[in-house]
Amino acid sequence: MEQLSIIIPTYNERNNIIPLINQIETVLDGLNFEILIIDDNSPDQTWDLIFDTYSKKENIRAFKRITSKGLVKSLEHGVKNSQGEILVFMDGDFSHPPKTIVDLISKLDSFDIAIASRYANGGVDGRDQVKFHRLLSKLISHIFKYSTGLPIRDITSGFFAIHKSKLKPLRGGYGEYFIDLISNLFHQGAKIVEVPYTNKNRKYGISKSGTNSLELIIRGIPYLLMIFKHSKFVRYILGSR
Ligand SMILES: Nc1nc2c(ncn2[C@@H]2O[C@H](COP(=O)(O)OP(=O)(O)OP(=O)(O)O)[C@@H](O)[C@H]2O)c(=O)[nH]1
Ligand SMILES: [Mg+2]
Repeated sequence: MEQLSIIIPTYNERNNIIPLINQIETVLDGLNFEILIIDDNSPDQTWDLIFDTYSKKENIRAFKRITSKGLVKSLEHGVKNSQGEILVFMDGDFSHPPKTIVDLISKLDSFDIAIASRYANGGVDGRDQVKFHRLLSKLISHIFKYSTGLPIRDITSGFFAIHKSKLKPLRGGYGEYFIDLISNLFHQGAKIVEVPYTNKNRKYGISKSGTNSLELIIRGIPYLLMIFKHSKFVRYILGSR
């Protein structure tokens, strides 16, 4: 099997990250993989914990970023430093169960990208502590589907596997990059599959997407703008239908 690079952006995930890495190591036992933790100089020093704990393991690396912080810049940093032909993107808070990585990569023999999906048949959004967040995620995915006409049910997942050769530059500041990526890949004929999974509440720490309704609504605005950019209407106006 080709080498896997698991890219995990972190900001204040000190209490989650070691148990998460342990579980990833267990489910990927026997495979050729590396784990890249991309940390934006977290005040809780998540990066330092990785440096200390895994100093002797070459396949588990932490990157401490000081300048031009942000989720998408961190993901790009992970891609640039990755050695694998297959990339897996996931959160560092335990909301993405490591066992789903195996389901995702098993699809890459026949597909270019496999998205872990809460809204595919058999998938569940099990985050019962953040009901409004859950509602917004679903709403954005519905708006995406009806505005773009693309048959993707979970566009805010943030958990996916892709052949590195198929990846495009990531554009956006936060999770809206995925709307841009999937829309571009779809129109270029990439083979995309959704794999059902159950999303969990984050184990420790607080959400960076927002901790109250107002923050979450503000966070959602770039998602809506990105959907509009890729909508059937704009594509029609621009003649790219
Ligand atoms: N490096 C880096 N990581 C980030 C940044 N913002 C968020 N993250 C990480 O990106 C992942 C997703 O952020 P979360 O806070 O879990 O957002 P969410 O999944 O919408 O919210 P939860 O309901 O709390 O799970 C987590 O691993 C965060 O630590 C950032 O600016 N830089
Ligand atoms: Mg999360």
